[in-house]
Amino acid sequence: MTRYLITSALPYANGPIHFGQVIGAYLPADCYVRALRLRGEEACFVCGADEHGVAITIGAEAEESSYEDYVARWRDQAKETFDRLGIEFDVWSGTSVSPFHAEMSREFFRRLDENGYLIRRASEQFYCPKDEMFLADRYVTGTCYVCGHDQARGDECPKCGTWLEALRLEVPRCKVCGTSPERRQTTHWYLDLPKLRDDGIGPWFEDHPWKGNVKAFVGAMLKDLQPRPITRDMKWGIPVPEELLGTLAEGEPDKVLYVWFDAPIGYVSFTREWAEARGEPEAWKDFWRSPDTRLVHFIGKDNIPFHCLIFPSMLFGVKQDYVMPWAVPAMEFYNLQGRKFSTSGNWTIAPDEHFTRYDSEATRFYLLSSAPETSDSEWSWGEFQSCVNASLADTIGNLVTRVLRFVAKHFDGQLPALAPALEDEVRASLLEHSGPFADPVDDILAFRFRRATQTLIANAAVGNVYIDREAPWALRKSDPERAGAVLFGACQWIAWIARWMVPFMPTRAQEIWEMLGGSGPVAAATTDGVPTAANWRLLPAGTALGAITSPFEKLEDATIQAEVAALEARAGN
Ligand code: B3M
Ligand code: ZN
Repeated sequence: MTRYLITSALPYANGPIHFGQVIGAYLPADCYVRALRLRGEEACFVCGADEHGVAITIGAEAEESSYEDYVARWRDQAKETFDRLGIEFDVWSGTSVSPFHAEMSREFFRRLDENGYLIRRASEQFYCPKDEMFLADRYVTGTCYVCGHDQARGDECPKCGTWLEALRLEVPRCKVCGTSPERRQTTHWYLDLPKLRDDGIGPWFEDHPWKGNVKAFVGAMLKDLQPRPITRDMKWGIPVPEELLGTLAEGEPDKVLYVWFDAPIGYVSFTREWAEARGEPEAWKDFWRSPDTRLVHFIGKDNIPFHCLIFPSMLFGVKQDYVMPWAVPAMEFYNLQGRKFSTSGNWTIAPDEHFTRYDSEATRFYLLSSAPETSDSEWSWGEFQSCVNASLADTIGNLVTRVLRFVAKHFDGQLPALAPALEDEVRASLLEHSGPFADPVDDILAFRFRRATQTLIANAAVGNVYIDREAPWALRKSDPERAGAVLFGACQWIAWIARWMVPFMPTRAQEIWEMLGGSGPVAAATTDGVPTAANWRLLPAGTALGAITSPFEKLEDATIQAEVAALEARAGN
């Protein structure tokens, strides 16, 4: 039986999660998992914080926190943001605290070494004599030799995006003290990507049906494949296996695994943690080492090389029958009002503050409707407003409140009966004459989240067409039986809308279901994706409605204008 293993990129535990990340890797994954479950598929959804590496140590040192406290704080804060958004992982952990993580990472390293895929090499690296340490990655800054940007880091230029060789930086400086570093010899292990390619994974890369933007990336990287260093001279991280260190020269400093080596193994070790917590310690292997698994990595585009090339090479190289990724629906970049999200530049939306003023379910829906699937896109406050007002409040909300309030008032708060003589007519009016409808889950499972939101709203519009044409309000006195039959039909349609809403707005979907008097989870109301003659009735006549509230509040122009003005002011524009 097919099983789905869904991962979201592990966020660095060094700052708040912004909406660009949310729509890049987390919300689409949550929506996808919920859609899979509506189809009755088995899925495990894995995430946790990425807690090693220089991005963490520099952040912690800057505020004089211990590494442990620093990552714990950001790990918890990220989780809070995900909770507020209704993003529900099956396991949420962290790479510095997960019980199996360090040992499994070392095991990967050992096996790659035994299988001949690691190269040990001594080379020169920058060393700061004042701080007495090697300057890994971002500990050295300087001028980019590709574009001339003077704040390039040892691993990457933030301006032109090139992966840099630290030793070639112009005017290098130690990030901590500003000193000009010297060069010293040190030993590191490299992942032999060219050998992995030649040993059989090359054709897999070339033939895999990657998404368009991913294919281009992978193709370009395959042309110029080099061994990649996977260890660092640092204290914070997972120590290189003891027995491999033994042969190093005296005086070599602490060696840890490179953060990008251990982080994706977190997907595996966290799945094991999940299995252990369920009391089935071996169940993680059913996912990771079974040919029936479909492994889906949700990531932003800057993580493509690691998920489409390096981590698959590691999975292949340990030779333990690990699955390879089945799909990597990488998102493009998501901006805010025409500019990149920037926490330090105050060009951002602070999630915790946002949710004190705005509905998290509506926020989910808007984010999915504007997802950067095939090209960069953005959060626009004006579009957020029109999405909430027109799509959610006017189309879904209006249908729900006008129908349910009318039933509450004039039909004793109970789902009216459908007279047998009117059955065929009501069904045909709803299913055949009010407009086409489709199952948004089809779009979601094709990773077309924007289109899925449109499908949902189009389905809700069908309900409005139906009720406008049948106008039960006008029939109530003259033909109460017919009015009741029409409302019976409208309530069934609302039940379907609630059911269709589940992957997008799970909490609101359940609330609407309960307003209708539905019991149990709305996701269990039916296993079908669209109503047919056989299954269009999800609730029986006589069902007592619950308390009715407006599902969506409209946003005023003044509110939105104030939001944009505040953003500009914070950023100092
Ligand atoms: N922490 C980079 C990022 O947050 C990195 C992802 C790791 S996924 C294994 O974008
Ligand atoms: Zn550059």
